[in-house]
Amino acid sequence: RRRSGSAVGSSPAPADPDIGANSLHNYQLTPNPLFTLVVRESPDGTKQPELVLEKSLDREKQRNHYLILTAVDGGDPARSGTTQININVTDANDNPPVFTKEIYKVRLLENVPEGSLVFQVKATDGDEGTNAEITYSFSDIANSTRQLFTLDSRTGDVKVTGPLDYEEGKYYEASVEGKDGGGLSAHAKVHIDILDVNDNAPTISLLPILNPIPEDSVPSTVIAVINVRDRDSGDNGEVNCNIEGDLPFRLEPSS
Ligand SMILES: [Ca+2]
Ligand SMILES: [Ca+2]
Ligand SMILES: [Ca+2]
Ligand SMILES: [Ca+2]
Repeated sequence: RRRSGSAVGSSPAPADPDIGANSLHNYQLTPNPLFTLVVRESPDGTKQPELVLEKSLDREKQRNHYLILTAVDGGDPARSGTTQININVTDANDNPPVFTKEIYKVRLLENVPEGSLVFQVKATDGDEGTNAEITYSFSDIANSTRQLFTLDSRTGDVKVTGPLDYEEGKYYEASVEGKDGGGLSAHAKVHIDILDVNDNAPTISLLPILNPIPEDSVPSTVIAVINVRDRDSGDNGEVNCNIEGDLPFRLEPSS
C-alpha cells in the first residue's frame, strides 16, 4: 500500500551505460522518517526514482535534510553509485509571536523623569526573517494613557512621555500587540501602578470668625477655622499643626 505524499523533486539518477542485468536495478535511500523513494517504471523499462514527502516538515526543528541516494545495478558483483541530496526547508509563518509575560506589572514613582525608559515588552517568534520580525503597538489604550506613555514599535521599550502625578492618576492599563511580518499577532496586558512621592507641601487657609476679638471673649470661643490640606497620601499627606510661641490660643481638631 502506497501512502500518499507529494513529489518534492526527482533526483538525477546515477547513470549506468550497461544494459540488461548489469543496468540499473535498484535504488535505495538513507532511512529517514520524512522522505521515501518511489520508483516509477516507464513502459520502456526505465526506472525513475521520485523523492516523496511523507510527513509535515518543521523548519523550526530541522532546517536541512541530508539524504544519500544509492543506485545499485544487477551485476555480480553489484556495483553502486551514490549521490547526496541536500534539502533546505524554507520558513513558513506557522508560529505567532509569544509575549514573555501575559501581564507586565510595573510600579513607577510619580516623579520619574519624562523620557525615562520604564520597562520593555517582549515577544519571541519561532520563525525566521520577516516571519519573526515583531512590531509592537498599543492595541487598547485610553487617550489619557497614550499621552503619558510611548511604545517603541521595534524594541518594545515603554517610555514616560508626560508628567506623571499620583494625585491625578494612580493606575494605568493598556493592551499591547506584537505582530510578526506575516500577520500573526499576540496580545499582552500592561498594568502600571503609580507610587506616591511627597511632592506637595501642606496648604493652610485661615477663615477668621472673630477678628478683632473682644477682650471679654470667654475661653474656648472659636475664633478662626484653619483648613490644612496635603494632596499626598499616607504619611506624605499627614499634617501636624501647632502654634509656636506663648499665645493665649490653642488648636483643636474640628469635629
Ligand atoms: Ca511568526
Ligand atoms: Ca516556521
Ligand atoms: Ca505632602
Ligand atoms: Ca504625591
